[in-house]
Amino acid sequence: AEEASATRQRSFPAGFLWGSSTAAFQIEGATTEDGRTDSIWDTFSRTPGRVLNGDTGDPAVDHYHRMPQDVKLMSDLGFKAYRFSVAWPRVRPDGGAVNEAGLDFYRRLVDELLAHDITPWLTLYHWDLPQTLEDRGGWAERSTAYRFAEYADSVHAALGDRVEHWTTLNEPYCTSLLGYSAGVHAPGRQEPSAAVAAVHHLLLGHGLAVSAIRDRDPKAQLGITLNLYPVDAVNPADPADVDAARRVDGLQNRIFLDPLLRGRYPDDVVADLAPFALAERIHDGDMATIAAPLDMLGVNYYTHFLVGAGTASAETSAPHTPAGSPWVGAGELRFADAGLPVTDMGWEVIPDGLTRVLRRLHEEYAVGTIYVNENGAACPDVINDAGEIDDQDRIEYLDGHLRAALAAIESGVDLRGYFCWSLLDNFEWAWGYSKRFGLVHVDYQTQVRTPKNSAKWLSSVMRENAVPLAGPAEER
Ligand code: GBH
Repeated sequence: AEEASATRQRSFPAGFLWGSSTAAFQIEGATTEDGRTDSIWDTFSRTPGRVLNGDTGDPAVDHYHRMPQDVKLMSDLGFKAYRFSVAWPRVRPDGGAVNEAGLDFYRRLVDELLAHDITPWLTLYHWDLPQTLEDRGGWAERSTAYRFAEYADSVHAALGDRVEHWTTLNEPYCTSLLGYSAGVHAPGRQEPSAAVAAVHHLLLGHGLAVSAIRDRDPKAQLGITLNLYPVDAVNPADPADVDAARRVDGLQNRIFLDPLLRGRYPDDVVADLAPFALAERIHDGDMATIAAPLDMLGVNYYTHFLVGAGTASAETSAPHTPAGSPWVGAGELRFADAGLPVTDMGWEVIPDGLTRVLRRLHEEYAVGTIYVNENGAACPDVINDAGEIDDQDRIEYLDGHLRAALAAIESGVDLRGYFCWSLLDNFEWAWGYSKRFGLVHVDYQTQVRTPKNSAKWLSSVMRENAVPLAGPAEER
C-alpha cells in the first residue's frame, strides 16, 4: 500500500473546488429571531427523549450572530467554496408569505462570502421543514412538494443574481425513511406508508423546484445531494444475504437514483413497497418532472453497509428513542461489521467505498459532473502537549478519502470538488452536541472557535491542490 500511494497521482485537477459544509439548523441558533418560526427539528428536539441530553438548536454555534467571523475563518483556512443551507422557516415561516427579514440573513451571508472570494453553494432543504407544514401532514402530503417549489422560487428570487450553484434537497433518504419510518429524525413518526409517500413527495418537490428555478434562470447550476453507500452481502455466496443487500441498496440508493436519472422507480423496489402504496403515489407526469436534467450530483459519503438476512436491526440506533426501522418492506435484515476501525459515530472507515460509489454513478448511471458535498468524521478531542487539538484520526480519515476520490478521478469520474463535513463542531441531530465533526473546534460555553490540526492539514492540501506524498500513518 505504501508503494502504491507513493507512486499514485496525488494532485487534483486544476480548478478542483475545495469547500466545507454546514446546515442551517446545526449551526445558526437564533431560532426565534427576525420572524423565524419553529421547524420540525425545534419541536422534535424539545420533546424529551428524542435528542441526547435534551440538546436543542439553541444556541447551536450561534452562527446567526457570528457569521462574519465564521466567513473570515473559512477564508483564513483557504476554502474556496462554502456549502450552507437556507432555513425554510426563516423565509416562509408558515409555508406562506415571504419573510424579507429572514432572507436578509442569507443576503448578508452571500455578500460576505463573495467579498472573500468564496463561492456560495446553497442547499434549499437540509431537514428543517416549517412545523406548520408538518401540522398539515408534512412530506407525507403531496401539497408539501408544491410549497417547497414556492419556497425555492422565493429564495432564488432573492439570491439568484449572486448564487449560481443550487442544491434542492440534502439526503431525502434521511427526511423520509429516518423521519417518517424509523422516527429517529424529526418529525419522529413511525409510519412506513407515510415514509414511502414522503420519498415520492420529496422527489416531486425537487423536480418542481428545479423547473421553477430553470424558468427564472437558465444559467443556474442545479443538483440534488444523496447519501450513498456501497451495500454488500455478508456472504456473497448466500442468496438470502444477496437479496437482503439488494433490498437495502434499493431503499438507500436506487429509490432515489433511478427516478432522478432514469425516470422510473426500480421494479424490485416498487414490488417490495407494494404494501406501502408507492405506485399509487405517482400521478401522470410526475416521473418526467422528477427526471428533469441536472447539472451536477452531490454525493455525501461516510461509510458502507454489510447486510445479511436475519434479525431486524437499524443501521445505527439513535440514543433513547425506541427506534423503528427505516427499511420499509425489506423484511429481516442483519447489519454486520467488517472489523474495520470506526469513527466516534461507530461507523466503519472504508475509503475505498467512496471510489466504488463514484464509479457506480459513472458506469451504471452515466452521471456527469459530481461533487462530494459531505465527507468527514466524528472524533473526540485529543489535546497534545503543545495544547493543540490533535485529531490525527480525522486527518487519516480525510487523507484516505481524498486518495479514494483521486482514484475515482483517475478512472474517469468527473469529480469537480470536495466539501468537508464540517467547518465547525455542531448539533449532530439525534446525538446533539455530543459528536464533533468540525475541522474547527467550538467551545460550547464560550463559542470560541479553534482550528484543529485537521483544519491546518486540510489547508495545506487545498493550497497544494494535492494530498501529501506520504499518508499520515507513514509520517508518524
Ligand atoms: C449527513 O448525514 C448529514 O447531511 C449531516 O447533516 C450530518 O451532520 C452528517 O451526515 C453526519 O452525520 O444515529 O439513528 O440518529 C449522513 C447520514 C445521518 C445517517 C444521521 C445516519 C444517524 C441516524 N446519516 N444518521 S441515528
